[in-house]
Amino acid sequence: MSLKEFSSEDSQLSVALSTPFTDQKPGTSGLRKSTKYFLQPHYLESFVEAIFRTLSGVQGGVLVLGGDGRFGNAHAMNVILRMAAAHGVQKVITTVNGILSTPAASHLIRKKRAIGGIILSASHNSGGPEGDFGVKLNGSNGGPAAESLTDEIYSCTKTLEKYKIFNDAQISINEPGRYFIGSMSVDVIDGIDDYIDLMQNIFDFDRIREFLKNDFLIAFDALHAVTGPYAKKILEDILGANSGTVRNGKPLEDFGGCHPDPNLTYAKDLADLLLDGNKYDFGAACDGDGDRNMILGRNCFVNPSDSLAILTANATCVPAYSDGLLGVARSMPTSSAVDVVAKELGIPCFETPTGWKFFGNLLDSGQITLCGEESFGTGSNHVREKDGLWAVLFWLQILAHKQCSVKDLMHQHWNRFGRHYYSRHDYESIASDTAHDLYSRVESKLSSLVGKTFAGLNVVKADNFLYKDPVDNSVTMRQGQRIILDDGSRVVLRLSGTGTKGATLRIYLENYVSSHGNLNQDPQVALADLIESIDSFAEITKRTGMLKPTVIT
Ligand code: VG1
Ligand code: CO
Repeated sequence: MSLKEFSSEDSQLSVALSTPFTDQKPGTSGLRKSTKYFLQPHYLESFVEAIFRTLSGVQGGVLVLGGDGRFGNAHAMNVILRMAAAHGVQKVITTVNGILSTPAASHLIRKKRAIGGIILSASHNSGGPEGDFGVKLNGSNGGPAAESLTDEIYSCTKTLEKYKIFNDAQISINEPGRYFIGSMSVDVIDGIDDYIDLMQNIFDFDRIREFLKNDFLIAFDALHAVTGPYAKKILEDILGANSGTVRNGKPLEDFGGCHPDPNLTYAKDLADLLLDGNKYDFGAACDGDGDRNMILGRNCFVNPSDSLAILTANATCVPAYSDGLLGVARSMPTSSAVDVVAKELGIPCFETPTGWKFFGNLLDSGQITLCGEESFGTGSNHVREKDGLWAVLFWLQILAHKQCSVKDLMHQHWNRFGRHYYSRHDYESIASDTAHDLYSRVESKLSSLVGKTFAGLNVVKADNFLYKDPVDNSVTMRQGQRIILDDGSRVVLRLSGTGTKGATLRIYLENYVSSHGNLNQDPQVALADLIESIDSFAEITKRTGMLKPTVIT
């Protein structure tokens, strides 16, 4: 263990800002901007100062710090450590080189009883000097800070005049040990072991290992991002999967120039391997910060909304959930596949706005065990974030229990519960004005739609989703426009809160077919009427000039 100390009485600086920044409002998940934008002088410092002024317990508290290893992480770690010391934090817990996945950070915050954590990531956005950077604050429950807190941070930045930082302390965190900046200690731990212990307490690793031995070949793509080291240890070293199972397993500052976004577009190599090839039985990928997951079987893609429903229906295969689930929750745009399962299980099912922070109260108050989003996010009460590798292990545990293929499991599920055909169409990088005009125009036309025909069906509801949190009664408005038809089909429209270039319009499409109907259609065909109708109603092609979406999931 190395021990280094930096201290001198006058090493604290107070740096004045000539003008405060007015655009530090966190979006769906933290503050995200292009790396270049983030690198402008004092920009990071301003946001971090506001965090330290707003978060409770900073003086004398313990803080968790880490990130997905993208370009800018090392610099930001150094700045945040020096600012933490200047703000009287007692101890910062971080990992070697600061590599820490979002779910692992959530776990560490809880385990170490920290006041919270700062996670440096722009998640699935690209990285590097030309990519994006982000800072996310998590609270003492391990989950993303609630909107009330991020609003307070935002308003603090708007009038900020100065920030405090410890001068000149350059500490290197490339090996475990305890270091000091003034009287603040910096504990550099491995970090991966804590996460693996947690997984071993949830799943039956022996059973998965036995299952994989039967020539069940798996491929995991870490997309050059944070899950590589975790996945290598878990899948290859502990569960005995072939070496090379984990692809692109070394975290790179620019993710090898790719988008670390596990979907059919950005994880195309893996998708091709599973969908076109016959070698592998199971494929999975995680995003930049390790909280998302994509699951594939041989010639079969698992829609994330279906994934949540399948995990719910089969939760008792997993030791940690063998007594059943307290309840489940999904974000509003996520398909209702899980609702049908919850109904059959006789457990509550909640509908929340997009973003993991809205699950926090339900998890903390013991009303739900599992939750998920259509955007490749699933998680449980083991942490307060979505958890990519946890979902991979959950799937493997179910398959090991049922001794079946991914495709069989999907078909068994649809035969029992019916199928929710579902797709998300993303139109990325639209000029901001165009996107906002389009969105406001739809908004103004929504109420007149009720009772009219849309895609050949009757509109029973058309509104902008409003959420009242059942725990603290807080109200969050305008969380997505929805058009609901009399057979339960839906179209939802949202503007992304994580994009950094122009605006991204997301169109979510859903159509239910009961177990007696045609369960084997291509979702794009099953949803064709809805796709066409929303394009003409919202004038998407006409206004954006885009003939098709950038990403189809
Ligand atoms: C997107 C997803 C949302 C997810 C959020 C953060 O937000 O749609 O479901 O919670 O990203 O995920 P938006 O506002 O762009 O639709 V992550 O893995 O980027 O932290
Ligand atoms: Co993420």
